[in-house]
Amino acid sequence: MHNVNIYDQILKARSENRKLLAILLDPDKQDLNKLEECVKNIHGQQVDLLLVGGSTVANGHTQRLVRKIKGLSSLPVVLFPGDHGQITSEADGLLFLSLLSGRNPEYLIDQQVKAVPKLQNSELEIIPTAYILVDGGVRTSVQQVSHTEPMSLGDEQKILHTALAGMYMGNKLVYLEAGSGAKNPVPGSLISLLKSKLDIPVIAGGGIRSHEQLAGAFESGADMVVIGTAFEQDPEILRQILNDEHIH
Ligand code: 1GP
Repeated sequence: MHNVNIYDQILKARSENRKLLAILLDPDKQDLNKLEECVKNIHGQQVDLLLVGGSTVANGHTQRLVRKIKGLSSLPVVLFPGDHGQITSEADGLLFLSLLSGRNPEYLIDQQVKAVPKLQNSELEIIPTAYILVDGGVRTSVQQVSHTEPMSLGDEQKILHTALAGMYMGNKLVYLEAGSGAKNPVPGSLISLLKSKLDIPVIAGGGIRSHEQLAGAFESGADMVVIGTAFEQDPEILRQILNDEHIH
């Protein structure tokens, strides 16, 4: 994937039925001294882009990590920020998130407004993204930090309507999130349902730590899958998770 027009590349991959894998690096958890080793693990595998972000990140840590990644990798770096303070123009793109599953104006519009001064003069590719937190079986940091509840898996129609509303509002991606470190990843049936009704690409993430779970998410229709915690705990696990050449 080239650094230019990240969204076009996502659409192109979808039209070719090529599944995308993103690795999420959290600036407050990633040891910069181990980054080179981590990037080596990523380069040996079919990783398409790097997401950078976390629920709470200390000032300046995102920029420091992005700068260091840029020196080690040519993969596109896309911000996935928990708050506007994590935005740095040194990345290539930004998932401009609206937490549509919740009813906290801070994450529906306030953070977006606060982000504007950093976006106005940057060349970041801004990708509006409907962010939908669903129940992953544990209380996750998105829930804690945003003070919102995840959507219940028992109400698939409401999740679908939330995703469709997100699309009608002009979002270009839907990110179905079970939460970082989720016990249960997003169910395949939910991914399939959304996929069958949406015209925009679907990202699934949260709790994916095995080959079966990754393959299941792709088979259900996810255009992109995000892996964070499993890689953070053991970068070498990536090889195991991707152990089937049929995935790509
Ligand atoms: C979190 O969806 C991402 O926002 C990735 O989740 O850390 O559980 O892989 P994990």
